[in-house]
Amino acid sequence: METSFNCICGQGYVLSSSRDACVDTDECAIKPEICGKGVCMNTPGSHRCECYPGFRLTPSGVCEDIDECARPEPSCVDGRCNNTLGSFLCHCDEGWALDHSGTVCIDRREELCFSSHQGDECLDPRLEMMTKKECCCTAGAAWGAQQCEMCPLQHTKAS
Ligand SMILES: [Ca+2]
Repeated sequence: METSFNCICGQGYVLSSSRDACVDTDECAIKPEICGKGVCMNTPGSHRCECYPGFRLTPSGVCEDIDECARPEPSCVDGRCNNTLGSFLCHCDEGWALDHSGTVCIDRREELCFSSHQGDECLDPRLEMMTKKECCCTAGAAWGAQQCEMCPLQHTKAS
């Protein structure tokens, strides 16, 4: 009497060559690009993607670039944020310098420091040129060249 049976394999499994067993499909070997920008790990019946730094897993299971510039908390303080594949760049305006973390632009512009102001008008310029921070953290009340900028009030954070 002939004994025969058919295996019906579930998702992630294929029929073995002897046709009597279901064996795991190695998705990573079949489709090496399956994860996109990540490392593929074969698992029984499925696979897992571990994304490279700067990439995240989408609901469809592919690694895609994180747009650091679209985050609610700024990735580039006082500068222009440019998203790149796997990272981002922070560009500072002329006279500003990027800090060591690469995420904050620091004002290095040296302008006149004023001891007082009346409304928007800067008065009593001091002799030395200095940065806004140096000016406002010492005796300055306002700072600037073409435009007079008021120093932040005491006990607030100077930018
Ligand atoms: Ca990015």
